Amino acid sequence: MQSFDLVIRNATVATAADSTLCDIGITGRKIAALGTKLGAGTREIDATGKLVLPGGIDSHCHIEQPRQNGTTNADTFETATTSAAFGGTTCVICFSPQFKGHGIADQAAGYHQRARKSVIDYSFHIIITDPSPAVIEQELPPLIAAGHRSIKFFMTYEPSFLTDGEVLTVLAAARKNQAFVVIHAENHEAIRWMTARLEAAGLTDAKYHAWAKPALVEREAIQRVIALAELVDVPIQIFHVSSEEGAEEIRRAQGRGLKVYGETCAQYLAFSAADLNRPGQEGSKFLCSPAPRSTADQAALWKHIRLGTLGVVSSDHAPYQFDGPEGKQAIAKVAPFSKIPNGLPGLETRMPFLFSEGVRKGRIDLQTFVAITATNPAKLFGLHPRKGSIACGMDADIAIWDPELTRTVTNAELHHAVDHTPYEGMTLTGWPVTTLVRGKIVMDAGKRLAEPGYGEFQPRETYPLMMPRGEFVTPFNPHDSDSQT
Ligand code: DUC
Ligand code: ZN
Ligand code: ZN
Repeated sequence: MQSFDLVIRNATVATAADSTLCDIGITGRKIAALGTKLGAGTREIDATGKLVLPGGIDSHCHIEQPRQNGTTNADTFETATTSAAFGGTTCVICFSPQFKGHGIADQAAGYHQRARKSVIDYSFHIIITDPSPAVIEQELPPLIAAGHRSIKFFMTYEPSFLTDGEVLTVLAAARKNQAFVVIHAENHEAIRWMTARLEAAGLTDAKYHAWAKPALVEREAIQRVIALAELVDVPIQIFHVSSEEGAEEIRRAQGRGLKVYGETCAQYLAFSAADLNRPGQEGSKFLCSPAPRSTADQAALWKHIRLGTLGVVSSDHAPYQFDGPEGKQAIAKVAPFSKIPNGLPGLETRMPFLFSEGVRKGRIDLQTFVAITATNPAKLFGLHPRKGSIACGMDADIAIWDPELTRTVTNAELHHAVDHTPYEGMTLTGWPVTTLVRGKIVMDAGKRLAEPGYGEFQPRETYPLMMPRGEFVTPFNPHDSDSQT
């Protein structure tokens, strides 16, 4: 009888397709067998009463990401990926940046150095803020070929945002070099204009962040970038959709057969604009972009998760301290909402929040939970079939969950290096108790069991979901000047 390095017995194994009761045999890095009464393992785990799920893939997190002003996010690859492992996540996709006027290759090399402290697996999106010919023609193609198979751009934020012409340049380069594109979609000029008016009226508290960027700035930018992507026939994912009207734009595009994918983040389901108005400086803990919306928008986002419009729910982990010289509170005391760093920590709480508020409260079923946290991001970003599900031959990236374990979130018990969590005091039921990455137990019973550096870079090849449709809105293929019919 076949023996294994590790056998997880009596597991209720849930994938995005179904749930079954079986044993999992793991040999080395891989899942070697699924079945009943499997042979012995050198080590065995009895998972009776537990749920055994694919490790989460968080395809949108900012970890130790350098910024043009010389600062980085609050925690490090070691602390951020440790916190991810405690939250049931086994792979992250974070961002190698570009600074205006600079290249992308040196940044990527430096970012690889930082990421070597990762406890779990990782991959990178390449941010483009300045699509110069040197970047687009010389630096980008080899980076994509080396497995950085997704590009991100911004439609807002000074000095990072791209003009519509630059958007088309980047989309065309993605198509030519076979990379997927992810987008922060908000109308820059509208936000700038509203911010100036609010500041002139003396309305500068954190709550006015939501007034400066109402849902329509998201809706307009989503609609515009979908049109630009349709013009050049490039599949895209819209990041962090926060509003019903934003989700509806994506649904409409999907209904027309376009390859437009939607992501939302746990914070848009958990928090609303009212949280920005918490007393004192507390509101700044909820300040992110797009802004948190209304409870009606939250209900609409859950609906669009069920419908599949929003197929991925990530953390957009972007932590800043509350206290300290670069912290949210320190800056907010002397400056308006427009100067408070945008972003929240959320790697560790993403999946427990979605399980507790989603599965336990009946908003989504277990299969949808697995899909939005693991399988869909794996497929959308080219990590599947290596990662994202539980099947023979796949990496043994697995989280064992106690679906009855109830904990009240407190920052002191989280593992990031951030001095607060917006989830403080929230009671959540269902937590991972053991996390495996490529067959190794990296977290068990509240202890980290892997050293920084265990995580491996995950290069990504081309894959079906990223392929263009081969359809253009005129008889002319704009990527091929000989193509006019
Ligand atoms: N908004 C972003 O665009 N990125 C990081 C975090 C945030 O709030
Ligand atoms: Zn963003
Ligand atoms: Zn982000």
